[in-house]
Amino acid sequence: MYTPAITGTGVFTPEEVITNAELVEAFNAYADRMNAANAEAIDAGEMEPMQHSSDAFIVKASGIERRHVMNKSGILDPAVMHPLLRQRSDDEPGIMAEMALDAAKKALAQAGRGPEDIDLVICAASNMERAYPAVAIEIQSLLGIQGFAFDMNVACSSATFGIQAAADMIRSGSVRAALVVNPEICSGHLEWRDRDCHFIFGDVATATVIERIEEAQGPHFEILSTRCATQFSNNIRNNNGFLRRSRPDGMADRRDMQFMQNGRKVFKEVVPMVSCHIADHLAAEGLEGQALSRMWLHQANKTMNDLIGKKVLGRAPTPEEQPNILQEYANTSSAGSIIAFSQNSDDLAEGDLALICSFGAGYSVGSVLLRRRL
Ligand code: CO8
Repeated sequence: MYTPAITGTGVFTPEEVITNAELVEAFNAYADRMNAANAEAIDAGEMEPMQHSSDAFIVKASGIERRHVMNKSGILDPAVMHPLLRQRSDDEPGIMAEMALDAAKKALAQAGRGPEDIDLVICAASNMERAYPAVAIEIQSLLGIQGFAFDMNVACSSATFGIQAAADMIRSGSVRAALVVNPEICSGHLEWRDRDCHFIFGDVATATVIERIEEAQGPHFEILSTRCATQFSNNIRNNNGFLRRSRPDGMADRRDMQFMQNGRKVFKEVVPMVSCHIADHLAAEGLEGQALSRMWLHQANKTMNDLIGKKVLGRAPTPEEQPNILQEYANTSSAGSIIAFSQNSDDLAEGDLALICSFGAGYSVGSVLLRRRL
């Protein structure tokens, strides 16, 4: 048996940024257009008018201030309200592969590794831009990596479930080193015309190099253990899929073809589920919350993270103990906890214990317990 370690991470951040103010202005213009178009039905009481969104509500309810996206102009055009992405031929690298490649190169550089050192690529993300061939195999090919690659999707927990899969293979000896990439184009299936959720997501890609600890070239994080759990829920759901053509309304632009959630229920059910999951994981290692120097949680909602942190530590965590990045990136699905980890981990001291934890649709929860090694 080998001991796995995280030796490098990388983040690809799209250049285009949408502030809450810009987003709300576009949404409100769209709502005004819709209300004008439906004035008769609204006046007759047959239809509710669309209400305006507000920057103050978004910050208060979520903690999000801005988001990075792959295309801003389409999202902010009240006549479009979704990203407009250049259509690529099958012979060009796909957009997910391109985003992942940037993050992967940064992660490999930090680990002091080249493509020849990697045996496995996992593309773990909430959405794949096509059914097959696997995006992971395309990334493998573009990087010139031998071995094998596959895609996996556990929504917001994709990264931690991917890390567990890679760590287990390293433990058993079936691979020497793995690259887990999380290209998340959340803007592609967010419903930007829905006031309840139009502010939630952003785009990003993250990458993590995991290898045998004795092969580490520099400071790294020993993976002490991982824990994954799932529990079926319809409270976060997307019905898009390859059977859409078989439905009576065919390719219609139906609301459930995009991200749907019952946010209040998610909040109420997921906070205790995650707090218990972390406590159980730590207890299995003979630890309590106070033993952790840092927690990098999934980045969906600031209040949610504050509550989970308080439950785990037994007191309110400081921003250093539990860094949030959602004010800058919004919810980037599986990539969120990895951005927080990548941008807020260098300062930890030898022997410090810390935990990555993701949670989201499924429901799914994944935690990775780490020890800092210098
Ligand atoms: N502006 C102004 N007012 C608003 C707005 C708005 N934009 N939206 C709602 N309101 C109003 C409502 O109408 C309501 O008014 P009233 O009280 O008069 O009825 C009031 O504000 C309160 O509304 P809510 O109860 O909906 O607001 P909450 O305080 O619950 O906040 C949140 C909403 C922010 C959505 C919150 O519930 C939340 O964050 N919940 C957790 C969500 C979560 O973590 N989801 C995880 C999903 S992500 C995941 O797992 C990955 C899925 C796959 C990736 C998909 C990529 C796209």
